Amino acid sequence: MRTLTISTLVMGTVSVVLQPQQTCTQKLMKTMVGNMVIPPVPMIPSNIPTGCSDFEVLIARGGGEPDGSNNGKFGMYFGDSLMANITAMISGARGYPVQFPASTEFDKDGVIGRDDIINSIRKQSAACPNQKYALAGISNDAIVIHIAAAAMPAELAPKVLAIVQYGNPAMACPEDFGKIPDLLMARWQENCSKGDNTCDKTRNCHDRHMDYMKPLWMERGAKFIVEAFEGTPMGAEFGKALLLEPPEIAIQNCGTGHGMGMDM
Ligand SMILES: *[C@@H]1O[C@H](CO)[C@@H](O)[C@H](O)[C@H]1NC(C)=O
Ligand SMILES: CC(=O)N[C@H]1CO[C@H](CO)[C@@H](O)[C@@H]1O
Repeated sequence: MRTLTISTLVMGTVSVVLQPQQTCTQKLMKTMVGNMVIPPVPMIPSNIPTGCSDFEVLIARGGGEPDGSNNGKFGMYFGDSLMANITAMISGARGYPVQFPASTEFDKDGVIGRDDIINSIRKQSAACPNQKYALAGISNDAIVIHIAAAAMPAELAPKVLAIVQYGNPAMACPEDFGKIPDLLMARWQENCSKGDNTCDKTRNCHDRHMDYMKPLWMERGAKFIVEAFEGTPMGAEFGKALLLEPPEIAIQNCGTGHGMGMDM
């Protein structure tokens, strides 16, 4: 009886304390995944590239996104295709799978991923002074890239030539995130399919979140990264991405399901 009273009290306290502190992103994530628990994706240390390369794309996989069957290392829906599109256009580029759990614990995962990105670029920079980098994030784990860019040490930022984001919750909840250094903001591309509620807060059309796997979006991001690596960077792209609404992904086709198991 005594225990019961205490636990009720504790629960009461927790709900009073936690509710008002929910961030915009936490509320958004709740809408996206509900009560579903995404377990951590196992990281495979042998997928970490060794030695030097001219260019490296650090990819933060989407929540719960496993590696593709065809020797994939970066996420079967998104990262593997993005990397394949990049290497088809430029030689000397390789990918780095950001080492973080990609689970539903996105707050904790974000910090783990952010630190992994910065530590990895720092270490790689010391060993391979000429290596250049790009960052790419998808869905809730675009947050990993976002906060890594916000925390990028000034001596490393110039080596990050391009940042490409897809379905980034930081667009819907900018108040939760730190300022991106101007240098990196000028090298930034946001991809938000009109209606995708992870990034476009004017709509509620979660199926649009699956658009990024389509060639239109994938090639857009890959090209942005490749041009930057080749020394002919395109201008930063923000609002334009949000307006992109080609006929084949017309908003009327909006569904309510989460689609393809990539619930993020
Ligand atoms: C580029 O990405 C698309 C998916 O959007 C994929 O179908 C295509 O195979 C990729 N291209 C290459 C060269 O891998
Ligand atoms: C980093 C970032 O969030 N950049 C932009 C994303 O897109 C919106 C609108 O399209 C811009 O207002 C942000 O500056």
